[in-house]
Amino acid sequence: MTSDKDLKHVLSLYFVMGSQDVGLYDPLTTLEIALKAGITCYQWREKGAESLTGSERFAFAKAARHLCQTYHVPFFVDDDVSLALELNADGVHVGQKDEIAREVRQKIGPAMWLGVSAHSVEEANRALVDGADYIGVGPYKPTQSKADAESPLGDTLIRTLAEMNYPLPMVAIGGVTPADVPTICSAGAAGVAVISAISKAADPAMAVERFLSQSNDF
Ligand code: TZP
Ligand code: MG
Repeated sequence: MTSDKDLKHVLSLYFVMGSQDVGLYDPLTTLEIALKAGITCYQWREKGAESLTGSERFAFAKAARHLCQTYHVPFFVDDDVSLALELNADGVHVGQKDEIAREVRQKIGPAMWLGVSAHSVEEANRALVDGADYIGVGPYKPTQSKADAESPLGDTLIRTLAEMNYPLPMVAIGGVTPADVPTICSAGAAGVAVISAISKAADPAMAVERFLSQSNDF
């Protein structure tokens, strides 16, 4: 199993995308552009009314997993624990409304990373007890990419958890742009998780470069 230091780096620029999130390019082209440009991990998140189903969904996940392997970038699966196991993903991410994190940890064992979304200190502590390796905190700002997103938190929860010496690395998600990176990192996050600022950018490679240039730690 890789160390916490490695996971912190992996979480620096966490690109999240499903086929429903793309802009100018098709999903796999968008992913490959982002991988080449330097994202540090990728989460396959196929979700919502316009997402793929059945064999197309599986084919996309498999191709995305393969692309990540080619670029030596960790591949995470949102929600779908059995697909994560089938594709031998590097990690799985679950929200508060998904499968209970403790049960997910039992299914995936110790070798696969587990991320959990948290919107409060209580949820963050529960994630820790349940065996999470990192937490996603958000939404940071309003977002168009998640229909049922909670109210924006800004950097308040990250700051609070950092002051409590919360031990797991944190990533901020929701409406994050390159300009937000310094505030988010100085609040105590290991990195940022981003959908549209990369996937819908006119130039996704330049968007990735802008994110990466915002922190010396990335
Ligand atoms: N969880 C909280 S906000 C969000 C998720 C999956 C969507 C983030 O997308 P964007 O486009 O970066 O705001
Ligand atoms: Mg989820």
